[in-house]
Amino acid sequence: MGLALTAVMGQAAEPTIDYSLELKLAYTGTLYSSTDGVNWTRVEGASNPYYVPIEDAKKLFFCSKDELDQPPVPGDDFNTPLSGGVDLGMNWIEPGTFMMGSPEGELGADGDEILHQVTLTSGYWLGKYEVTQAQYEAVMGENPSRFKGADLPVENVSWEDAMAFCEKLTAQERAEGRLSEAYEYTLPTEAQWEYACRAGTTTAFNNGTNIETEDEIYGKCPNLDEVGWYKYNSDDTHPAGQKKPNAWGLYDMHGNVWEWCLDRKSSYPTEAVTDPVGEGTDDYRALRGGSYDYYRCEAKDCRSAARRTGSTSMTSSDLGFRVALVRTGSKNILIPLAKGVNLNMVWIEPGTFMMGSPKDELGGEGESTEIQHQVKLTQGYWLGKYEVTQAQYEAVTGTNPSFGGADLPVTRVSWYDAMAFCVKLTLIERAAGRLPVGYEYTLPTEAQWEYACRAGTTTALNSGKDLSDKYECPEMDEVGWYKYNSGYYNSDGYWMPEGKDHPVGQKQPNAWGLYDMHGNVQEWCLDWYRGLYLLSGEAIDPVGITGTERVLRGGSWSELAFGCRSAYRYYQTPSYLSMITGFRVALAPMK
Ligand SMILES: [Ca+2]
Ligand SMILES: [Ca+2]
Repeated sequence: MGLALTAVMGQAAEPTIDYSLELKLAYTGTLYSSTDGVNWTRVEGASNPYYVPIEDAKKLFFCSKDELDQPPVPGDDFNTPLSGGVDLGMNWIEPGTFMMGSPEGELGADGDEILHQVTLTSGYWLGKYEVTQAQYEAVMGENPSRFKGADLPVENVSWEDAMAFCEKLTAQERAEGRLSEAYEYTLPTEAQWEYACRAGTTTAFNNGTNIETEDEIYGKCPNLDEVGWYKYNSDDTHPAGQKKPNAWGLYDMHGNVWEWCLDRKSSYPTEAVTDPVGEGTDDYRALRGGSYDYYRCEAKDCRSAARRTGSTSMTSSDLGFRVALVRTGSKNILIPLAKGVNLNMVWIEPGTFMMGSPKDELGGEGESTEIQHQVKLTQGYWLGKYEVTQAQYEAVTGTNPSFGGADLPVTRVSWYDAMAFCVKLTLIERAAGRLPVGYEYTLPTEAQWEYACRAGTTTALNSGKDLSDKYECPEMDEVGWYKYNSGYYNSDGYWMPEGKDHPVGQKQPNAWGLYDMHGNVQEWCLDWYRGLYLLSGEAIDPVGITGTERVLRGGSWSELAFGCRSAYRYYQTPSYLSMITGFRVALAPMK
């Protein structure tokens, strides 16, 4: 802050003084201003330092371009500046579907490349180049490579070294304020690697060409020469980015150095899969792309579909890696809503379970509305870790119909309100480029709700316990807020007029990490309620498509223990709203 004093000396005997207060801004990069702290515009022709009249300074926010360089935006390529003037270029890869493996008749193909359809539901970034020695040294402070050169790919790095690099890079970028908690650097999965390598091609090489003759499989291959360093055009590694890039701007996916992948080289399925990760228990990880090496690598090993494997501690002068930037944490996702509020979504694998209650379940309706039957859910989906809170509801819709408390579940929402929330959230997330392809926010079906609630259990409660009493019991107290622990009764023995729901996430979660599936607020489901389940063999992806009431699940803070069981079903007209009713959002395959 600078105080600029301007003395104006008059001709008169008495001197006068005129002054103005100004804010002095000394900055690096480019100066931006904003009226709301969200939308920024460049201050054209700003001097440095820049003086702002104090009245303007009260109304405006200022920042420099450096500060605007916030966490990466899905859809945009970016360069992140490492130390010592070294950049790391990352290319955005759109989510999509491709054929992984080699088509029939591809010359040089191996038996472990069974062609199958893969869908990657989330976009990610992939390094434009193999990690160079300059980049590796900027992050790790050392360079283990055999062939030395700042722009050469780093080699002699094990899978463990590559993972340590990713971990340290993530920590450094977070410390620099360039990476939000929602993303992390890691290695690409084999599927992410091959999808990006192919960039839409279905041929052996990503320039749209193949190995053309039998001789080329183990000999000179002119088509490969255009895009990669391999045994017949090199004796050692070459600086990153000298050969032709693929259609998505990625270099050296073929040859130069082999690239470590995150996952194991497990057998491919024949059916279509979503977001596959090679599984197993061994200490080996997949290697992709082939290398310059004369003794270990032929043209066939540099194909888009070619697969190798190496132990996690193995090093060699032709093994390097390329980094990926992906969403944090397996498949569970953290959605940043407005105003610093996040939404936690838990991935639920597809599977089969027994829906309903056994006939002898205490407090159950196994003879009628809860008849036990097998249900198969063919597709995975995400479900909210918690009931939607008032803070979340307000961040998305701008309103809060409940009695106040940011971390309390939203209540007094009709089925229509809950669906409107889902639709709006879908639009916001799609615009932000964060919506997994083929998925949208919606309410869970009754089957999706009960499957997720049970998390593998077959008991009345998702803790693996049955009720010792229909009305009041310690088993219910462990997992949820219900009539006998919520503070339902006031001192006069009447129920509380403003409700006694509790902040979400205080009781014990189920095995899949979901909270408050029992009690607190009852949760709207997508389905129309039908008194009896449709029972003709195994039900596949069931949903109630006609009726006059919508399903409510899980019971509430005003319910008796039996009304909070996993199998318990309730219903109301869709316009019904009350202080015991809320919802939990699903991110499910579009119908
Ligand atoms: Ca390579
Ligand atoms: Ca609940």
